[in-house]
Amino acid sequence: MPLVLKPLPYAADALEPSIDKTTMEIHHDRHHKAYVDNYNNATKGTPIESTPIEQVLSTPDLSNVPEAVRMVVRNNGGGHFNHEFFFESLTPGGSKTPVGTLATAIDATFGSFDTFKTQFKDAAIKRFGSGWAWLVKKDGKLAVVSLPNQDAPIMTGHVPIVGVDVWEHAYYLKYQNKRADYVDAFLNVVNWTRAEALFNAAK
Ligand code: MN3
Repeated sequence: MPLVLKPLPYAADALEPSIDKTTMEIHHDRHHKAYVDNYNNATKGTPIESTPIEQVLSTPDLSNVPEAVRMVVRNNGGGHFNHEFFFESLTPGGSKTPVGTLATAIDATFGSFDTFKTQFKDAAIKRFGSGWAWLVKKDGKLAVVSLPNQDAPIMTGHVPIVGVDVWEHAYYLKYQNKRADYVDAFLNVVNWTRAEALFNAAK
């Protein structure tokens, strides 16, 4: 299915000071748009033109994608999926800590929210080069994983709950090389209500 760039679900400056307006504008209006455009150009006229993106990405080894465009689809389809997830998972308001059943599951899995944050930050900081750190659910259990480039959790059967983009374009204008400070700021604006809903909806 041709991808559509959804508008940000809040004003570009709504996450200040955690994530600055210019970074949000460039990230959404240019980077995310490029993934959408590249994917649509690559899949036009191919057998997957009408296939929903989730189905394309969750097919093992992307074997449903013509080989000639497989890498473009992996990078830009994953890029679209991850970025739409990312922008939707942030909020200027809301709880600063996990809520409901997700809060209980985080405590049960990691020991405490603080221990989870340490593991999540560690995964984000140690991701060499570009990629993402994720809180995912797989086989009913929570886990922290890190994935390279724009690989999406659904490519390996993981349901994404929270994901932080650690490509330099996500933070460099404000945080320069201080990726850890950016991840702290990111955790300040996570929409934990949405995260809990995703956790409850996942098998
Ligand atoms: Mn990005």
